[in-house]
Amino acid sequence: MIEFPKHFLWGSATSAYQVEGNNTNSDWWPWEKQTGKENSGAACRHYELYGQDFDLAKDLNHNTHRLSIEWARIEPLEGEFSDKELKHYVDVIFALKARNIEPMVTLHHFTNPIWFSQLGGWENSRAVGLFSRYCEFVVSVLAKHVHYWITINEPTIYSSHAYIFGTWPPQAKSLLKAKNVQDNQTWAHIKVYSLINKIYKEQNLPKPVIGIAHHISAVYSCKDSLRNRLAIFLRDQVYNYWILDNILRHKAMDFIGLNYYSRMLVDVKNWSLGSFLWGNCPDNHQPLKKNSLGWDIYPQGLLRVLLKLKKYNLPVIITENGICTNDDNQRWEFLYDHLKNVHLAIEQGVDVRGYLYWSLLDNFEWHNGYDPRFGLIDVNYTTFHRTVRESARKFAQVCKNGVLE
Ligand code: IFM
Repeated sequence: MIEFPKHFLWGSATSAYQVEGNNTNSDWWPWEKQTGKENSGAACRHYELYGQDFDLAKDLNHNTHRLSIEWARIEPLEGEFSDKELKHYVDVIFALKARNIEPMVTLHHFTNPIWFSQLGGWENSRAVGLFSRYCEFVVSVLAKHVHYWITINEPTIYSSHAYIFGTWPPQAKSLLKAKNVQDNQTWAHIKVYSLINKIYKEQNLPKPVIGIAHHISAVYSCKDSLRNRLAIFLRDQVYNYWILDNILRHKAMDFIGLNYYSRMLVDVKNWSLGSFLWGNCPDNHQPLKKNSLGWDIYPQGLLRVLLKLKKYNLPVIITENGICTNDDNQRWEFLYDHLKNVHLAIEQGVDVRGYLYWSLLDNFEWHNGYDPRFGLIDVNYTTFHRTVRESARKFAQVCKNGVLE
């Protein structure tokens, strides 16, 4: 029997664009149409059905739920803020609180308003100011109801997919642009961190808890060599630790939000930058089980990452960890093995305060559309009927007692 600390945060996460539906003012909306990708359309209709989704989360004993606010709903045109849409999110947060579920609110989860993208998005030096202005509008109203904030979700994934690999809008392929975007998001976080604290002080509220949700892969090599060792070092720096070091130099983080899914397996065959920074070993000589997108399932990597985070001396919340699969037994196996590794990390002195599974619902998995099924809850995209999966019920037992049998 494995026992987790008392007051552990247990629950799941979603993001607005992936579940709400009809986010017509967001940059992904026209991009999906232009590129002929699967359209997000009505998504899970969570914008209307959030009450029933939170009833299910409550039944599943979740005490915390991570959600995001869609900037393009709040500020559909530059400088024009919607009280009506902000009120919608107030209602959403009240709906969680009414069910005794602690909200954890993300202010940016990959998507931008169309007008912001037309100004150059995160490449523009005005991005930091524009993002802060939106955050000020939102936080001033939500401060009374929210204790946990995440400014930006996965800045390194955003900059690499949108500005290096060219898989997300604006489909750039430039290391320089990616660096600029990541720097701007880092500054935006630092600025919004102070802004949120200032708002709480002005409103005489207890200090909030603020972080980013940072994607970290465990980096391994398939064989030991000088080039591979160098590649592991570089990837760890570039993707995993620079951004944390930078933010922490400014003392602008109260917890590390960790999004962990898989490992990178390095095997550098030449001296090109690409093979050092991305590219995985193509051979199948360390075959592992994979999720339906082909990512290696590697629970022990989570322990390794958590142990590496110990040096920052900050609480860690697993803000995402999950699997897309059509085999629900595999989902429970994934959950079980990852939770075991979280517990091992706690035993070894890592201050882990919570675990949020990605995701509550099946949802729109960006350029991969609706095929990947990450949800604890199955969504029928024709009828929008929800079906709770068996794995969700097993996880519910853990959420109830903090015990993994
Ligand atoms: O769906 C995404 C989420 O938006 C950010 N983290 C990873 C998830 C799975 O790819």
